[in-house]
Amino acid sequence: MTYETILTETRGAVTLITLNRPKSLNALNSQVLAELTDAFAQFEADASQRCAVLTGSGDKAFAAGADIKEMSDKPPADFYIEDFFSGWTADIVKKVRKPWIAAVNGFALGGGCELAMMADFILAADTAKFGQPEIKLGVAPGMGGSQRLTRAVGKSKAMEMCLTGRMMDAEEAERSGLVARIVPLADLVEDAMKTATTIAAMPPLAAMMNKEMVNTAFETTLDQGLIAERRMFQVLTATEDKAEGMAAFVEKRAGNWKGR
Ligand code: CO8
Repeated sequence: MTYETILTETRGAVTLITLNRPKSLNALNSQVLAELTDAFAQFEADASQRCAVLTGSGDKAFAAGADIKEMSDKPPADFYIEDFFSGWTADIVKKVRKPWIAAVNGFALGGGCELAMMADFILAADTAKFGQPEIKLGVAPGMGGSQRLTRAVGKSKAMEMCLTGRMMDAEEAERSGLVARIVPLADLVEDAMKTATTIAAMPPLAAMMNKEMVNTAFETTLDQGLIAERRMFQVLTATEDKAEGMAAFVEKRAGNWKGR
């Protein structure tokens, strides 16, 4: 597939994907979804790639939301018939089992904030701004904002943001647990790539299962989550990388991972 709305490159074991509609502040339309779906599928299928970074082009926006111009003329029944927006969670979250990071370089509003929250974690530029302003358009979040933001920052703050449409700056986002870390804008992508390279150098099965374990915490009760965690831990003890990792520790050398 030839991409027109995103850019992709690989650096070692890390894939960098850049939303590339800067004139529209990287607004997310159907073409972006189709291309991102394809790029993430390639990343997932390529055994040489172990972690990905998603960012936005330009200094202004990660993504300023779903494309309002695309949605404004769409016949209402089509939203339901197409199950509009379902592809984001189905193709970008559920099918991607390898870790990926959102590097938020400016506005992450509406669908942009929701896309960032689909990542395994968010690194934010000091200029980043997060928000769910859909109410001002007469609608509401449609790609997970009301659910993932509430789980990330709690009911009170999520409710205030959804009801007023106000933006949260990077410091408040870090304080509230929405982002893992704040990085100066000029260093953001390099820092995210370095972090991704660290993850990519970890035993790959352990990386995937760590991701699955943490995500399980959002889907289940504590008891069921603890059982799932134990089972995944027990499965990992049967891997070649577990034997290698423990031998490497005892022999005071770096591990040589097989991903088996
Ligand atoms: N969609 C399409 N185009 C956009 C979007 C967007 N979400 N955001 C910005 N743009 C475009 C502008 O139209 C403008 O284009 P043009 O130059 O052709 O006029 C260009 O990007 C630059 O934007 P501005 O001139 O507005 O830049 P400012 O610096 O003045 O403002 C803001 C920046 C504050 C980010 C402003 O652009 C803004 O408020 N954008 C919209 C933010 C928003 O409301 N996002 C939520 C969208 S809705 C959504 O994501 C989910 C909807 C779920 C419900 C679906 C059911 C129907």
